[in-house]
Amino acid sequence: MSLIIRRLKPTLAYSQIYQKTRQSPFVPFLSRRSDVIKNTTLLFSTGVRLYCARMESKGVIFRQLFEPVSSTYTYLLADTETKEAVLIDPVLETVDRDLKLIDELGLKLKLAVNTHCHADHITGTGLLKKKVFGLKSAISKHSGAAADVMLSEGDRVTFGKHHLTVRETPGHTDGCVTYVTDDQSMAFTGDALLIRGCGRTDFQQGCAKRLYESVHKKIFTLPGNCLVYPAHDYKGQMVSTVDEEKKFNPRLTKSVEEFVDIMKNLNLPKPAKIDIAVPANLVCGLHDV
Ligand SMILES: N[C@@H](CCC(=O)N[C@@H](CS)C(=O)NCC(=O)O)C(=O)O
Ligand SMILES: [Fe+2]
Repeated sequence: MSLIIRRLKPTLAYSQIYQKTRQSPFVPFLSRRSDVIKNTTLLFSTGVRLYCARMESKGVIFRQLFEPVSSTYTYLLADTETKEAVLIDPVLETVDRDLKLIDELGLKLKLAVNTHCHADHITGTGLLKKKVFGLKSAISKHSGAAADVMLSEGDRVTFGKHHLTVRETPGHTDGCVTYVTDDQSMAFTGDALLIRGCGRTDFQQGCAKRLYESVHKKIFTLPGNCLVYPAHDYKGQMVSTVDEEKKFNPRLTKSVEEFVDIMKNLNLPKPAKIDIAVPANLVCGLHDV
């Protein structure tokens, strides 16, 4: 049975990261975004560290980690026996936090994989490669980004005796993929499917019709109780299921025509970091860093 733990712990590391972030080249961006600062400050001042742990009975270690400035989830999966680990969607600013946890759990990080070429934050993959000897990066071959391993439909990302299967789910970007655990109990959907939402389709080759098809054909065909872990959540939601999203997702329960119309009229401001994040992520996060 899965076990969800909400763990509260004072985190010195987080406040150090926050201090660093405030002193980073992103300060002008951050100071323009007082809402993000306010929310971030609240998170740090309460010292909340959230993570879920489940599946250890099936021989898999699992942690959900959160980066509050871009509201990005990073996922750590590892084999309990061999200790081989994979990180999904690491963020540049939280690389040291992730490595500390990996070290504390006695794991060997083999792979850092991205669900797509992110537009809102710089991936931690390049920095991780510098810090962890032998670490390989992976991303979809359709992403246009550099990595050691280029993934396509059906490929397997292995860690010990476990693996994730790649399902191509383009639409938010050309190179979006969903990673599904071998027992189909968890899907890491990137920005294709968010909890009660989905990734925007107005930049990076976005296409609403394509996204609708991807979600319906590649994610909604998974078992109903398959847990959905997205790349972001802006409201504090941590996990959903395929059944829940099939029933309650306010966009993807609509017809394709209605969906396209909704996506055309979102009128979202462009991500604040897009002009630095995309060029950096095309080269594994190392551009000008
Ligand atoms: N306010 C955020 C923008 C976040 C954003 O646009 N996120 C993309 C994913 S990279 C998205 O698809 N968001 C969907 C939404 O906000 O509904 C920022 O400046 O970074
Ligand atoms: Fe994205």
